[in-house]
Amino acid sequence: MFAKVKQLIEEIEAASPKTKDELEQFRIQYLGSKNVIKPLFGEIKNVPNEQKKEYGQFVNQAKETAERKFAELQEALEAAAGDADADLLDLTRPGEPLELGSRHPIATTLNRIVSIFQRMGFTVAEGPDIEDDWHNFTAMNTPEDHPARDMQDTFYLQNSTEMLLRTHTSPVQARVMTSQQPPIRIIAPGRVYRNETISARSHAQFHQVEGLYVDEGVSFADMKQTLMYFAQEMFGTPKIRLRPSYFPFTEPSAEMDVWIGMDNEKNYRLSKGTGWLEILGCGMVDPKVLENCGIDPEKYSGFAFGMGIERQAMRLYDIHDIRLFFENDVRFLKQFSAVI
Ligand code: 2NL
Repeated sequence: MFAKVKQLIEEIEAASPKTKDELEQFRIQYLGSKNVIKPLFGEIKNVPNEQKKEYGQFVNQAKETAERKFAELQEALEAAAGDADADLLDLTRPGEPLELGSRHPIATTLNRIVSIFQRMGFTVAEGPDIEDDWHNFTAMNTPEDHPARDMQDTFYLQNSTEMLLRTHTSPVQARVMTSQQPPIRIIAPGRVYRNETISARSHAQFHQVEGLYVDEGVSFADMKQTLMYFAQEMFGTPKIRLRPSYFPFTEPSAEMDVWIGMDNEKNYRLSKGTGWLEILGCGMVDPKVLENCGIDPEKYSGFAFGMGIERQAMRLYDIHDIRLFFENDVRFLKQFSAVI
């Protein structure tokens, strides 16, 4: 009995069907409903009791061999057929036309802003979207009980009071300051998150560019000159004004407006009849922030600024609903072409 099974296994291993038909013959013979292995299972009644188990396993082995062999042969045959099909390919056929994409209006606006500061010697710094409380708030001199830390305003990771989605790109700058000494002249663009109700005017995710310049003797006048150059390049006018403001991380702090005038209806509306358009927040880096990040405030000073991208892109492209930026509807995106 055992010899018969052994012979069958050898036979299966040696089989070499060359065509689909021969393979089908193989399948019928060894795996079909009337295959030659089946009767061998029946023979178990003629095997002495103490050998029944071993015999059963041996016949099973024959069956498994047939299954494996069939899979191998089938694969080999299909691969060979694929090679044959290659002859049927017409390589002179024209390709499928590729649709040309367009740059996202947020990217275009961001690139414009970044490039202006790069020309002034700022380099781009990046960091993680998921931050810890220290880099996002504590280093930035935000008090423990500041409302921005509230669950209502900040997305914390599940079951965490420590890890959060960054609410501004300041933590990127905190990371640079803690890892290198001045001179530091960086620009930090990126996505930020706030726990806001989504509407046409506000979204839970948006983009920001922040800048930081720290060195010996950096003054408020340096900041004004830098931002004035930015206004000139971005809006075509150096006419700016700074209004006193407050941020936990700068002192003194200001908000910067640019003069867009009101000699056409659009600018009149945009500036709410004042001719001035609010662009960014800025200020001298609070000495406490420098100290938190391991920079000696007695020796160094700096300025920083931050601005939202969406609002500027909306103005630039006359887009009235912030949600359009995040839907990625090609009918929307296709309307913007850009080379930068
Ligand atoms: C705004 C105002 C601002 C900063 C961001 C900053 C960063 C460091 C130190 C100090 Cl590392 N300040 N960033 C400063 C002033 C204003 O953003 O309205 N952003 C949308």
